[in-house]
Amino acid sequence: MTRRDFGKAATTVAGTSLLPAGLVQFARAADHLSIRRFPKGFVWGCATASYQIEGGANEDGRGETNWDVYSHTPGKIHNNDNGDVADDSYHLYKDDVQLLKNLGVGAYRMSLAWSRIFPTGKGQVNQKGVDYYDRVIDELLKNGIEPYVTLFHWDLPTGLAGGWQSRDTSKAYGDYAAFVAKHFSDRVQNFMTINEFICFTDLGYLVGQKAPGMKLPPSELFQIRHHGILAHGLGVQAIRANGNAKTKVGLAENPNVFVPVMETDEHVEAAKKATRIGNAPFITALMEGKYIDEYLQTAGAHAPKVEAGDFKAIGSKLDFVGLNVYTPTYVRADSSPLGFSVEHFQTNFPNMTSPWLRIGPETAYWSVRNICDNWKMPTLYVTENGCSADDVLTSDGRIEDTERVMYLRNYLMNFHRAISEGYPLKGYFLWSLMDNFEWEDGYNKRFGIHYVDYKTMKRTPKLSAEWYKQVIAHNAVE
Ligand code: GBH
Repeated sequence: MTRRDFGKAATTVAGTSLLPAGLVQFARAADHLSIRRFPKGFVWGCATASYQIEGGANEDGRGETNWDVYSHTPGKIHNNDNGDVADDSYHLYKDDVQLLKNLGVGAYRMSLAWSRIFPTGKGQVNQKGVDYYDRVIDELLKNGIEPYVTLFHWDLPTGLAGGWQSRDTSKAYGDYAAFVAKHFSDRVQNFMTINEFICFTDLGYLVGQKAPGMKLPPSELFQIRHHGILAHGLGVQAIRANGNAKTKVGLAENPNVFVPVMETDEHVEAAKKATRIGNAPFITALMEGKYIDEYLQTAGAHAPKVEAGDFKAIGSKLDFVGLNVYTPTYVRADSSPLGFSVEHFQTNFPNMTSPWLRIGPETAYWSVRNICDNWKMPTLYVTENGCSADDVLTSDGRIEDTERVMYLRNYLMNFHRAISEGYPLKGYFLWSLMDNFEWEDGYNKRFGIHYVDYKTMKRTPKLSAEWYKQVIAHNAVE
C-alpha cells in the first residue's frame, strides 16, 4: 500500500476511522506532503503575449509598434530576429486552442495588441483587429477555455508620440481600456491591465535593452514609471466603468521577489520590508495609493509630477493581483538604516538557459507570501512561471526537457506550500504555451512546453507538456 492509498483508506472508509486519531492525522499529513493536491477549482492555464506569438504584423490594418521598430533596428535582437511572423498564431490560432484543449487547461492568458484595435493608439477603431480577437475568444469559449486578457504586454503603438515619456499615453491607454471592456466583457471576465512595469519603463528607457531602446538619464525615469502606473490606474477605472457586474480586474506584475536567506524571524521580516521598499515605484504604489517616503527620498528633485486624482486611480482596489514569478533575490537582516541587505550571487549560482533565470524554487512561495504579508490580498494568480531550456528534437521527434520539468515541479511545490498555509492563490498560468519571440533574445531562447519548428510552424508537445497535462488531470504535483 502506498502512502497515498494508506491516507485514503485511513480517512475515507464509510466515514469511520480505521485508525487511532493520532495515526489518522499522520496519514493525512503524509497524504498532503506526498501528493500536493491543489484546491478544488484551482485554475490551470498557459500564458502567451501578442507580439511574441501572433505574427501577421502587417495584416488587417495592424498599426506599427515600438517593438516593430526596435526589432527591425539591426543589432538590437539576437540574430536580428523580429516578430513579423513569430508563431503565426494570427492564422494558426485554432490549432493553438487545440493545444490548450489537449492539455486540459481551463484558462488561457493572452494579450491584445493595442495597435490592432487602435492602429495609432487612439481615434478610430480598426474593426478587423477587433474581429480577430472576437474569433480567438469565441474559439476558446467554444472549447471550454476561459480567456484571461492582458491589455498591454509591451507592444506600444508608435502613433502615440513620446511613448511612455508622455502623459497622453496613459490617457490613451484609459480610452483603449474602456473600449476593450465595453466590447469584450460579455465573454471575458478577467482583465489584466498591464504586464510588468519595469520591463517597458526601466528596461526600455534607462537600460535600453527593450523597446524603445533608449538610455535616458535616471532622473527622467521617475516620470516614465509614473505614466506606467497611471495608465494602469486609468485602465482599472475604465474597465470598471465599462465592464459588467462579473468583470474582474487586476494586473500581471513581476515584483522583485525577496527570499530570506534563512527562515528565521529576523530574515523573514527583512524580506517583507525589502518587498515594500524594493518595489516602491510599482506594486507598493498601487497597493498603498502613494509613493512611500523612502522612494521620494531617492527621487529627490526628480520626483514625478503627480496630478490631482492620479493616486485615486493608481490605488484603485483590484479584484486580483497576478504575479509573474521567475527568479530570487536573497535578502538578510542587518544593522543598516533600512535593516536589510541583498546578497550577491556567486558566479556558479545555477540558472536555466537564460542567464538571468537563476533557479530558486522557494521564490514561488515567497512571491506569494511577501505580497500577502505586506498588503491584504483577496485573490492572487500566478500569471507567469516557466523557464527556458536548450530543447533539441530527438531523431524520433521528441523533446526530453527534463530540466524544464524539474524547474516547474519544484516551483509548483513551493506555490503549493503557500496555498497549504492559507494564502489565497487561485490559479497558475505556465509561461509559455509554446516557444515564441523572446524579446531581445529573439527565437534563441525557448520557453514553451510545445516546441515550435519555425520553418514549418509545426508545434510538438515536449515532455513538459505531457507532465503538465498530468498535473492538471490530477490537480496535483506528483
Ligand atoms: C516575462 O518577463 C515576460 O512577461 C514574458 O513576455 C517573457 O517572455 C518571459 O518573462 C520570459 O522572459 O538581462 O539581467 O537585465 C520576465 C521578467 C525581466 C526577465 C527582465 C528578464 C532581464 C534581466 N524579465 N529580465 S537582465
